[in-house]
Amino acid sequence: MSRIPGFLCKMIGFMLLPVAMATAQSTPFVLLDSAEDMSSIVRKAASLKPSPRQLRWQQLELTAFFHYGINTYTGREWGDGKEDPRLFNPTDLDADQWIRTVKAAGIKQVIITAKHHDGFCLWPSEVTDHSVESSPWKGGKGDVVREVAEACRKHDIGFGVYLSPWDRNAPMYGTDAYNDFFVAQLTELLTRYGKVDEVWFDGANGEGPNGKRQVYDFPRWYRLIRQLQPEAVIAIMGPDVRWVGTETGYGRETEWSVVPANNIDPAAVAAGSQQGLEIKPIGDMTGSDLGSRDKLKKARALVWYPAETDVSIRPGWFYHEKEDAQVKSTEKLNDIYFSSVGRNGVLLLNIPPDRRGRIHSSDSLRLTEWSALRAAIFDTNLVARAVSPIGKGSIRKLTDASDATDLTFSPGTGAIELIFKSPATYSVLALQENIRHGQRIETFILELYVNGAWKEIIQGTTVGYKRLLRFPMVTADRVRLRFPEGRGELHLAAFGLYH
Ligand code: FUL
Repeated sequence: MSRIPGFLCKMIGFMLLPVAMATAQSTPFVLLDSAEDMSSIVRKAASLKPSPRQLRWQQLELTAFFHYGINTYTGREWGDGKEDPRLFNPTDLDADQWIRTVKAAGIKQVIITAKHHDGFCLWPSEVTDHSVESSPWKGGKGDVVREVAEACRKHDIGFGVYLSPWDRNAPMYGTDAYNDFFVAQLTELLTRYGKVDEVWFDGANGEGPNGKRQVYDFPRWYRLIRQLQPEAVIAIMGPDVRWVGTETGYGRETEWSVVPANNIDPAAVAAGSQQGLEIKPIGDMTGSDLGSRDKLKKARALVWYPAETDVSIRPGWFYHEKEDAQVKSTEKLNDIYFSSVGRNGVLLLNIPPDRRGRIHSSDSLRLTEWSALRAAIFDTNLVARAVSPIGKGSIRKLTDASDATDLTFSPGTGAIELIFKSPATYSVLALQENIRHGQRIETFILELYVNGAWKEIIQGTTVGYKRLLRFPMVTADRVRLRFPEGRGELHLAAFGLYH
């Protein structure tokens, strides 16, 4: 079997997934007519809004992955499923330390690899012996998933599970029985540990041309999740959250949460109810432009399908001692932050626990430095100190901590001007749309008034939930933000200028 990189497998997964229907409405979508004109298409795109579970997820901004399991003890990235469970033997596992560490860095939700491709389960599953139960850890009485879930509850942060569809240990993999096995495992995870906020289905499958082929019963899995954990988002091979398309941590400069979905069948929608549609949208989810007018024009339907940007703090997803000196630098993490959260995505940063079962000090020190750097950058919003013809009350709507209070602007003519009593110096622009009204800004420009004329400092395309941009330091006492293009009335929730 050749090792196909994870990102490639996800792409293949996108192409192979069949159209599926189920009961509860999930992905907010709208059908398009082939004869529809651009203004009508744009109106429809602008009318799409996140579902409550998608909105909650987007507001998290920072989430963490814990890749942990048998690979931690074999030094591999992809186990083959033949590993002896007795290799799993953490000497000092402390899930509370994992959660304290990530929470201190501003992370709001975590996802544990309950089962990776090797099939080894971090909880005592009833349907396989290939689990912690067969390991020496805690005499076979331990349950990593429970310890993580309890620590999340104690520290009030979200809890999610990664359950790999590809299972290299399960003997029935490649037959219908595997779907029952998978449903049993999913049921255990969704019923034993309290609230689950995210379920992550990986598209990776490296079986190769001669390997076992499994048709995953995704519709059945989605129904089960909706029934048992209705508030959980289903990510990647699921209907709520899309993979950004790279594992580098860098999202697109133009990142639309509304994208075409070409597997929504109008006849099926007409026969049932639109509320009853539950599918994973299919279309180009990895190209450089997913949601421009040009892309919308060719679509059969549009969906609200926001991007999650996953990356590891180390070269590998699992802990390897030899990578202790290769933890990403504070500057790199900050650059990733600006290029993921700052590009309308949610960052899913992997921090793999070590062989003791703790977050290694190389990683935790870096997390501390990174959050201190973010705190320093975003300490004082200079916009709050400005005066503006629109008045203090209006400015407050853009500088309060709420993403639900907003000011409206018309594309083309819409602009906001600020005047500082004394010149202000800044190098970071932060913008947010109130996405409860949808995502609408298509272009924005920041300008300074110098020597009697407006001069452009920086411009960009999409904003969405959040847009962060850096530029060389400027000092000025008059600044203007304009919105040349947009999809109907724009709802700006935040405007920040930082030093
Ligand atoms: C990939 C997997 O193959 C990697 O091992 C890792 O879990 C990453 C997040 O997704 O597809």
